[in-house]
Amino acid sequence: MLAQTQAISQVYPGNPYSKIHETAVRVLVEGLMDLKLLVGDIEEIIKEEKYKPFYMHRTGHWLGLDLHDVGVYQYGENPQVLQAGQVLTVEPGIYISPHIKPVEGQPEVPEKWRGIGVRIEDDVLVTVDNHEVLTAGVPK
Ligand SMILES: [Mn+2]
Repeated sequence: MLAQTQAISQVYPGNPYSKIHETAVRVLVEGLMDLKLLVGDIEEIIKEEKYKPFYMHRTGHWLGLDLHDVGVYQYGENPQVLQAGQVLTVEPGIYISPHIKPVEGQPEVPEKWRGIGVRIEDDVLVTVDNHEVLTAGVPK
């Protein structure tokens, strides 16, 4: 939940699109470190994507014309900058497969965590000065 609300807080005009995913990843990694499912230096875990066995997709996509809408996320090295009127999903998750294989140097996942998967999604409009969560009325 915190990863998702923190990621949504990055949705405002002028902010790079990539900040949404980066924010979600950082909160998820902090949580996985608290649970001792990831160990070591947080910056290294993020840079080397050692969280990927738990979180293997991006945090959202454009929305508007179709379910998974077309649109550019990145111009070469430069992320798309958010603009008023854009609509996107914010949907981080954590998945702990029964057969999860941690990356080298990371701990084995205890049995009690295996088989759990959670994803929380909202659809968010970039407004002139911030954002509006279009799905705010949907229970989660
Ligand atoms: Mn989606």
